[in-house]
Amino acid sequence: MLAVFLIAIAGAGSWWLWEKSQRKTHPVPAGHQPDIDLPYEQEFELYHNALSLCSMKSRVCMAELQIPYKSHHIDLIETGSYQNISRDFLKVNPGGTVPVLVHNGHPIYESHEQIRYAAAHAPPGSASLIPDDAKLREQMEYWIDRSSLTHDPIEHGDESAGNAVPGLTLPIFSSMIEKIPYWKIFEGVLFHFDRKRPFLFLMFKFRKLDSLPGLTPAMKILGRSRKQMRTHLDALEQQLKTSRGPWILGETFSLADVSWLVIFERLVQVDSLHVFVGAGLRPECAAYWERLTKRPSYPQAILDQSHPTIEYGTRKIQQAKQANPALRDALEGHREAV
Ligand SMILES: N[C@@H](CCC(=O)N[C@@H](CS)C(=O)NCC(=O)O)C(=O)O
Repeated sequence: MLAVFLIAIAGAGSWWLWEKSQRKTHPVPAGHQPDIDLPYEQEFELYHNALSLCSMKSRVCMAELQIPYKSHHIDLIETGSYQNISRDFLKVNPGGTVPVLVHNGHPIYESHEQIRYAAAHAPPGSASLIPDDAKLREQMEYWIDRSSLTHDPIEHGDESAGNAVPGLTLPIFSSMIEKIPYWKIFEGVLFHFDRKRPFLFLMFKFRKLDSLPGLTPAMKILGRSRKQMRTHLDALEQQLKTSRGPWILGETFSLADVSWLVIFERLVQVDSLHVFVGAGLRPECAAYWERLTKRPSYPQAILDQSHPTIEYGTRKIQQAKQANPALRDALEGHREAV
């Protein structure tokens, strides 16, 4: 009996080591990689995920430029499984993250690089999302950076709204993960390049949304991210006043607006838009968001590509806050300065 047990343990251990060796990850350089050749069928292909902020940004950009592309939806654990650390996907991006834009078989890593690349390689007749004027271009770069999600976001929320987003996303992580079986999260415990993440999801799965206020570290991150987001939105509010709109650079719709659209969309998904731009707060931002949702790229790249688990997650947060005012106060930071 003991021998059988030991053989089973040795077998499982060998399998884990073998599988781990097949799923090695490493950081990838940002931008276009002409030396990497991937199989492709269409000029442009996009590996993306419905929930991922950066994927939404690349999709909005492709929609604005009206560039057709072959879509590969890659699951993250929040939408169903760890497809992003599967052997197949690691061949596309050994970094294990989405989105990846592929042009004629060559990947472009990092969404802020993808939108710049797509805008520069759009077919003739596409809208120009990069202004000719050098000063405006400089401003556009600033607002792209101010909205980008970079490495280690939780520690760098002061730098950009994109980095403040993951902290604000905790409630929807917590509600979406209800739909995901334990064994699927366990794949991440075994193979994910950042073990903290699957352990966080396991904790959310045990604790559920209602008990989030009792998780002091999560609440601290949420509070800090809210504060950081307010600062970024105050800056945007000022910019929209200075530029006189309707867009960040004024008359010219640009990559800066593409990048900010998805920040607002994430606030909608986590049922927090009203916390930042409701009841007369930041009226320029509120009107700006309304204008963004009227562009054809919004339904095309966001609404039509939503995922049932995201919709469940948003609904769950709304219902839980309605049923439990103390939870609402805690998740929305009602006692904070706005
Ligand atoms: N800075 C990168 C961020 C890429 C990234 O972190 N993507 C997330 C989704 S937004 C991801 O794929 N995470 C994988 C995981 O959490 O397992 C970009 O802008 O493309």
